[in-house]
Amino acid sequence: MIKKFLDLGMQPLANNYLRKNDLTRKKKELFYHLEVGFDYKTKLISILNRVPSKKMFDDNYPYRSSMSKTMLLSFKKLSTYLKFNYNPNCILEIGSNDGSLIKNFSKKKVICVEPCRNVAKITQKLGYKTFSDFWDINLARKIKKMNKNVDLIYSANTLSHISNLDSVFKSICHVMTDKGILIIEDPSLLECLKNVSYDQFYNEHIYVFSLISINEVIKKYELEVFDIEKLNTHGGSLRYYIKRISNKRFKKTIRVKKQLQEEIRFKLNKYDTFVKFKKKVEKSRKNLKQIFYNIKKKGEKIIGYGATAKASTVLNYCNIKNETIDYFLDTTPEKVKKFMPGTHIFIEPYNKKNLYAADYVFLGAWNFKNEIFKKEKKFIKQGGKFITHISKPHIIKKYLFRK
Ligand code: JHZ
Ligand code: SAH
Repeated sequence: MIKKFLDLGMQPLANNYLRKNDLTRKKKELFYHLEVGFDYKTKLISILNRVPSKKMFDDNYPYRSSMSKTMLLSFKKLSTYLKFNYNPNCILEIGSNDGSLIKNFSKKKVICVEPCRNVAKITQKLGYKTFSDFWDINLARKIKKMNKNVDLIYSANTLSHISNLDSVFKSICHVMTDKGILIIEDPSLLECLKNVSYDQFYNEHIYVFSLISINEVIKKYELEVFDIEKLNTHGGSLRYYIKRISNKRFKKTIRVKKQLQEEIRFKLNKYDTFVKFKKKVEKSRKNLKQIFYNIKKKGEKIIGYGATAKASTVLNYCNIKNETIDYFLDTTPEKVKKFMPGTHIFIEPYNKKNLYAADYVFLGAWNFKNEIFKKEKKFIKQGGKFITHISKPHIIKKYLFRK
């Protein structure tokens, strides 16, 4: 049984950036009701009203992993680790996007799966075998016939985007060799709760996983987590190392036990925890609106930094629109000169002039704040101020300039 605990209102598709003529067109922007629930059986947290995959991941998909140095570095580090520790024969990446991970591997060793044709073209052009399809059993069968002995399957920020987890894991088990390993990486529910980052819930993020729920889901397929890594990426993610129960080559590490203990201590397996979270979310909305109101009352200018799916979720939930935020800055060519979904805030290309025109900058890409602060050291020194809602709405006073 799934029980609702959070209502984030009517929301547009978070990655549906609009062109000027979309704003005046009769065909209305698509909105869905964003509600989040807790499954008593599996302890999975999921959104309740799901948008069909084809509507979200089409041939105009704008997200590019390579827009952040943090992600490129994280993928590079992982590839070095994987080469050294597992020396894979054939790697299959599900949700390969623009190839930010696989470009660290030899073309002969890689199979990419990326349904959005505009994005899949990027890795195809680089010479990597890329299937522009959604991950399912038909594709798994096709790949199996290639006789490539897929001994490493990697999927970051993608499995949480697929509603039918039964199909996901059955298809994985179909192609993965007996001694193969599966590595998945997604935002951590524990960090999401600690950060009150309710913006991890939106149409694409059907699930926000915990180790508890992953364990529950995969045991049916005779799979188990044998190692886990905590990552700082995307506001705190978990990287799960998974193998078949029958594969005795890898021992379960102490990290798995520790993570489980921490999640249980935090009561991620209890509905009431999420009711408390909901109250924090409502308070967060009230306080963020107040901050914006106070700044606007003084006649100062606010812009956004990083036109993220998360920012779209926050601003639509808080009803903060283009009267409050003049524009967003973003480096992604596919997003600039378009409008944020729902709030219709314009997205300007990132440049110093557009940045320095602001008194306050709302951190849409709060998950990359260290990278952004380092880049904008001068702006901060000259008095530029950032606003964030993580973990509580506030104007940032202390900046960390990490190397
Ligand atoms: P970022 C998307 O979420 C959607 P979003 C998706 N559902 C998901 O799970 C994650 O990605 C992986 C810009 N930027 O990664 C680039 C700058 O302009 O937080 C991006 O548009 N300057 C698949 O959208 C955005 O911010 C910079 O210096 O919430 C970051 O988007 C940096 C660092 C980023 O994902
Ligand atoms: N792995 C990258 C990209 C994450 S974006 C990273 O971590 O940065 C999520 C990607 O998953 C998108 O490129 C999207 O097109 C893809 N995707 C969404 N649904 C999918 C499905 N059912 N099967 C395979 N890929 C999917």
